[in-house]
Amino acid sequence: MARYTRVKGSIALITLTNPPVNALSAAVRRGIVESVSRALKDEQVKAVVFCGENEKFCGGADIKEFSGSVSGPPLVPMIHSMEAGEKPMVAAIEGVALGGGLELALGCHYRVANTKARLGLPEVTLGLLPAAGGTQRLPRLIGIPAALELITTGRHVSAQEALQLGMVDQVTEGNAVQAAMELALSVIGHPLNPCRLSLRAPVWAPDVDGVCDAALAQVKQRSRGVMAPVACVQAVRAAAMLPYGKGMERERQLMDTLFRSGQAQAMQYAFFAQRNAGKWILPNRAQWNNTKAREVQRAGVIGLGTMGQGIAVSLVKAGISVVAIETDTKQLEWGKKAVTAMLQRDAQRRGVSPPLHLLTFTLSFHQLRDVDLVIEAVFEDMNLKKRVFSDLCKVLRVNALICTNTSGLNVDELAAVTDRQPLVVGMHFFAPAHVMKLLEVVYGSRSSPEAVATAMALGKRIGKVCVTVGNCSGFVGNRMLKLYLDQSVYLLEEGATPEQVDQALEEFGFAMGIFKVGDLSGLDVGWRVRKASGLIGPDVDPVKPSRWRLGRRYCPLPDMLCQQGRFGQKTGRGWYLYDSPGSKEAKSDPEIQNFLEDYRRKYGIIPRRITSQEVIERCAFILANEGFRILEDGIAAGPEHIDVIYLFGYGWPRHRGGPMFYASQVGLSVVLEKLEHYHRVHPDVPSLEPSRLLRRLVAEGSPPIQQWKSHIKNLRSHL
Ligand code: 3H9
Repeated sequence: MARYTRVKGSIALITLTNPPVNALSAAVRRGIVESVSRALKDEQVKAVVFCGENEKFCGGADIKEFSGSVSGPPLVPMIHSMEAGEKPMVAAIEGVALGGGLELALGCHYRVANTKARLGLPEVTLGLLPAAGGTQRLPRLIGIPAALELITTGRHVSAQEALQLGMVDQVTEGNAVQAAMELALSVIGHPLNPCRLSLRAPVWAPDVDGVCDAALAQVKQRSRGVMAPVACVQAVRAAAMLPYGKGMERERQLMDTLFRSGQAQAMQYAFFAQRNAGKWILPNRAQWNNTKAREVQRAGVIGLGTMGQGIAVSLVKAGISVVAIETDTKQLEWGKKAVTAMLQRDAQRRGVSPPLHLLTFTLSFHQLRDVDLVIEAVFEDMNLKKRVFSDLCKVLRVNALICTNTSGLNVDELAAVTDRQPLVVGMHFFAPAHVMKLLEVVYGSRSSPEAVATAMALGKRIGKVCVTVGNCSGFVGNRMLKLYLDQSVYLLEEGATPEQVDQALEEFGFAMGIFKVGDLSGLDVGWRVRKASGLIGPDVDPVKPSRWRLGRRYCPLPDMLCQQGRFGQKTGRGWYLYDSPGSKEAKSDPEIQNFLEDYRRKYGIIPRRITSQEVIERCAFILANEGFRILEDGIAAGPEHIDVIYLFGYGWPRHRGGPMFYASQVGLSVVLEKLEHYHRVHPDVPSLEPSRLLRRLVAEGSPPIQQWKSHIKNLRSHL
């Protein structure tokens, strides 16, 4: 776990050996403690170099250990004894030095980094702070403002930036271990005290208090109830104000509080959930590690609306040639302009030239004849998509994949019109597609594992967090969203205002409340879908539309808003009022208050006071309840997949883990009890009825979320 070798006669080389990222597990820490002690005792050894196996210095503390009881030597005294050691210690940083890994390097007397290395203290993203002296040593090395920025954001910096900031002493294009050994030999005998960061005063900054206050105000505003960034500022403030020992004490106290908080657990769960989502598995047992993806060099994008534009940009940025198709010259020109502008802006930001040579804009399907894969992003209309699919089959190579960017239409029905059902999958992007991280890869009943593997690999290549989902209306994300939207408008009927609902959701941690999101994405989108699905038709009374459709409660409020031309930001009016069409600042609209009051009067609804707690319970628990049904139906492979979809596609707050994790954290029996209550009060809303899986899990003692999968298997085998 830590290999000790003597090199160049007088150097002890200590190599961390815990692939894939050399995390500081108990065994690694034990290995380091023993190796350091051996090096300090060995009279032949004059200097020590630390490095990591496989050109990765260290990814930090072993996060897996956080959920169990901690054993092995603790990090803080280990790093302290390295720093106090009477022989120069040099960190040779290749790959990554993150979290505890960077703290280990800060305990060394010198640091050398390879140009490709990345350094950072990302603990804040796990709901923690750098608690192995990072909050005390880094400010002493690079100053309070820079340390505050790095520690509160968790941002990784390049070796070059680390050199500019003073985090490392040397950057090399060559082998960092060689360079570190040379440095070590050259400093033998030099005084070590100036290199012991714990002995230094923090780099002086004028008005430290003011800097910390400003940072605190900024993180409070940005973090919406997340504790870790606030604690990070408090710890750095301690570094500025207190002697090192007292600062370390403060760091430990703050870490203890964070460590016990549900937020840290949620964020660590999210870390592993994100990585597990890439390990897809299909019902036929084909999976990520037994299926080869095809290489994609040339792709087609059909339709250059908002989605198509974003998809084309994402592909080109990843170095994939794109043939982009539209139906008429005007649309094509408009799309071309938008895609080109986005690529130019991005290239300018990164100081590179835009890869415009990879793009072909055309009206002709024939240009698609040698692409490896096509992503269709035309209007959400089954007949139109079917026409496109059969036209594609006439020109594409027989083995080219056809992917649809539908947000919920039946992938099997689309595949059925093609000559290649195994090569058809859904690739459900989220708007704007070049920004949003989530990609739902939808497998139909005949999609081949190779097609799924190819879509997943392509998604990963273009920087998406990909999750495989089964084929059902709305897949995972939108199937759940629909019920969440329903609850939000029912709350309006019952007495709430859009502001109240949004405020409760934002206090919960959502970046934006659901009504603001609706205004942003356009209320006409859902209106069109409801019309297409038969919920709105000629038989609906235009004056007093029915609140009962297709056998259940229906809220016509969104339709009535659209009838007034209130489509959201784009028309300057939606659930909120905007200064002008397209402007973004949502203001309360007295007209909406009147509209809601009239509506309630018309239907004889007596408004009642609705608490934030009710808003959260009804919105969050309905999501989880549908999530359980999705698991029962086998549409998602596990609860963490659902959570990743909500974290990366729907703005669910990371410190709440995801709707399924949140349900487990609140307690499944509480969720069950609340759903039973709300279903009793609203029997006309069948989705509030607790799912079978939830009942089963509660009956079986509410097992932890990691064990739900085995209970789902049992549930299915009893069907
Ligand atoms: C800390 O240090 C606290 C201290 O301040 C104080 C304590 C007192 N532990 O991401 P990848 C696994 S907190 C355990 O796919 P990449 C990961 O789960 C820590 N496991 O690769 C995955 O496993 P699997 C602060 C870890 O190349 C595999 O490694 N450090 C850890 O895209 C590959 O990961 C961080 O927050 C870990 N620390 O990215 C850094 N790290 O193969 C967290 C990774 O079974 N790590 N794994 O799915 C990262 O940001 C990225 O993993 C990294 C590599 C950039 C290192």
